[in-house]
Amino acid sequence: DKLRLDPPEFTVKNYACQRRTPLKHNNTHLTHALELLAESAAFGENEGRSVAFTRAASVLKTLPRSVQRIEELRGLPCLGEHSLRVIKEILEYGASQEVESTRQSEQYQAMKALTGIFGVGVKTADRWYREGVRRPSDLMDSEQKLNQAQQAGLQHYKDLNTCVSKAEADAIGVIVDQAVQAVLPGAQITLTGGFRRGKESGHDVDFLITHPEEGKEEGLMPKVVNWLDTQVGQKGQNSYLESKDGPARPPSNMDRFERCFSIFKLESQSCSPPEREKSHQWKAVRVDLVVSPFSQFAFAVLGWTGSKLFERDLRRYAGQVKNMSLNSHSLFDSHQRCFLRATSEEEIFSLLGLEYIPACDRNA
Ligand code: DGT
Ligand code: MG
Repeated sequence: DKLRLDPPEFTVKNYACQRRTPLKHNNTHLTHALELLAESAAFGENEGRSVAFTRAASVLKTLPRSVQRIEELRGLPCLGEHSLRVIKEILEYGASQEVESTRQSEQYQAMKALTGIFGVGVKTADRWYREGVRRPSDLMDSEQKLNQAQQAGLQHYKDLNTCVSKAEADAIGVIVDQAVQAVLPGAQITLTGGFRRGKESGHDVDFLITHPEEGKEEGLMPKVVNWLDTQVGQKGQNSYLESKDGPARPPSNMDRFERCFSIFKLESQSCSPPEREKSHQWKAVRVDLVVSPFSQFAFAVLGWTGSKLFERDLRRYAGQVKNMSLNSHSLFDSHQRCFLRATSEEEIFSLLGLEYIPACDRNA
């Protein structure tokens, strides 16, 4: 029939790393709905389903205008039957029943609140949920055993669930740079994660640290952490760190960098009003520090800039299309059986045969 012969409305490449995904796009009403279903699937530990909804949302983020009719989506990749059904319902009725009932459900709300505690993953939250825990406050006077990270997470629940602004990220950057310069002059810090992609707020602040002389970065993390831990701040606070989980921890198999997850004590930018308690003169902010050798720096910047889906698709593309293996340290060519060197992100894209996508367009 005629409809099928019409050219597709949009063309979108298959892998997120092959397309530009800006921060601001035209289909937020649809992507928020699909991302809620992705989140809910992740709460149910159904990763395949979660990634499928995330991919569908990501495709809509790349479209140059807002979708009006379901037919316009013909021929687009990553839009499964379930996602299309949800999109169609929203286009026709303004909302999806499945999305709204999920949003209202006790399980979704409890899992969202409990996984919002720093140090609490889906498995722990789910176990607590089945034992009757619904809110973080339920944990205060319960028998549940909390590890150190979770205790800090619970204690600073409100702060850690308040967005970090770019200005706050920059203020923390100044102090981290001070720490790094104090223990290793000439070392360089780079803001990665969402802020590097142009986000104006985020859930944490991510920094990558390196030194142009290979080897100088060895053993740097404990020194930086120690400086932050013992420094006396301007307002007399005796540490910049409330909690840390880093150097002592064995590196994960996903990456072998020295890494520190911390809760940073950010001194209030303005004078605190008198009704504020002394203890609230600082805001708890999640800060991730990563140290990389200079020779791996380009791979580390690329790997820590995100978004998570962009990273996932970069690795998938490298493996499936190029028979290469990419991580935050290196690129291995399985056909030639050798590592490929690179000193910039541009070079890595080029080695992968990909058009360069700047960080601001990696918001997949
Ligand atoms: P946010 O913080 O919610 O505004 O968003 P992002 O994109 O900054 O996300 P975040 O902070 O969780 O992670 C930053 C990027 O770092 C993320 O896009 C992918 C990467 N990443 C996260 N965890 C790991 C890890 O364990 N290993 C490696 N290599 N990369 C990771
Ligand atoms: Mg981040």
